[in-house]
Amino acid sequence: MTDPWQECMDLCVEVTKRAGVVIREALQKDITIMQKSSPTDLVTETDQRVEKLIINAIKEKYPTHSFIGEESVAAGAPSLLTDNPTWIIDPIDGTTNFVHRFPFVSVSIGFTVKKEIEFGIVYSCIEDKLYTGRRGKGAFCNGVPIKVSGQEDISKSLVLTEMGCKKDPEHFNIMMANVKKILTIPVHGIRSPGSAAVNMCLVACGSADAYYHMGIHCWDMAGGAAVVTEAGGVIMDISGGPFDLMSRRLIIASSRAIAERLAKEVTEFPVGRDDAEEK
Ligand code: LIP
Repeated sequence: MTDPWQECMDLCVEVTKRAGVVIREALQKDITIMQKSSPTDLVTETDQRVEKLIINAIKEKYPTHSFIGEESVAAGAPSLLTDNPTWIIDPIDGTTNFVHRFPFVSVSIGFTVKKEIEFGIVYSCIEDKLYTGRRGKGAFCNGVPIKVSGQEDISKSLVLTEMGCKKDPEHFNIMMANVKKILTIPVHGIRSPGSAAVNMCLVACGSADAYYHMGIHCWDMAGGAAVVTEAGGVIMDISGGPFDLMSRRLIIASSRAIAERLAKEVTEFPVGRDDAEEK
């Protein structure tokens, strides 16, 4: 049987690569930084330009499809996931990295049908690593199959997280207490590369064993979720329940044992939902 979404995936790979070229060129020039919701929530003209490039190219071929794009949502578009084929786009995942030319900057696109992720593409464009995951067909980096480490022992694991989202004292204290609890299990270490999508791909290819985060968005997770799942990773909600793309929280790991242990250690704080009216 032919794969009904393969053409979409092929287009996605082509458009993602084009977006990566634009981002790499922009890194050679002056970068104008703008603020969104706070002094640490940044956006650049390149984020906006790349999102338009991606959406326009896809819309031209698939005018009836839906889109959830980070910069479109920032400009007031809704972020509602429906059964319609939907492209979930982060034009630059790791905007702060981009601004500082810190080398983990990715384009992340996930594609859902009936709210299920069919495929995901993450292009870590400075490293020139293109990660792909197609439901039931495996995960690849630059065309080479990848898989998670398979590590089951959390005390031998390298864990990723980010210390971004909420900086008020209450949330900050929970975030730091979580880091302390995990470090003192002990684990081999904790790292924060600064791009959620890259973090997910690092777990997918076995360079790290787990990643947890509260406060990210569906556009940070959708592309990487397909890659890590197809690479044999476990993905779940921070509570240990089923993963929910609109929930703004996740745990991924090389094994169920590590994912469940992280769910047990991490204290939750409320982050809202991407599809809530009040964010
Ligand atoms: C960012 C993430 C980063 C996380 C930030 C933010 P952006 O995405 O990838 O890892 O810590 O909260 O969501 O805004 O650069 O696309």
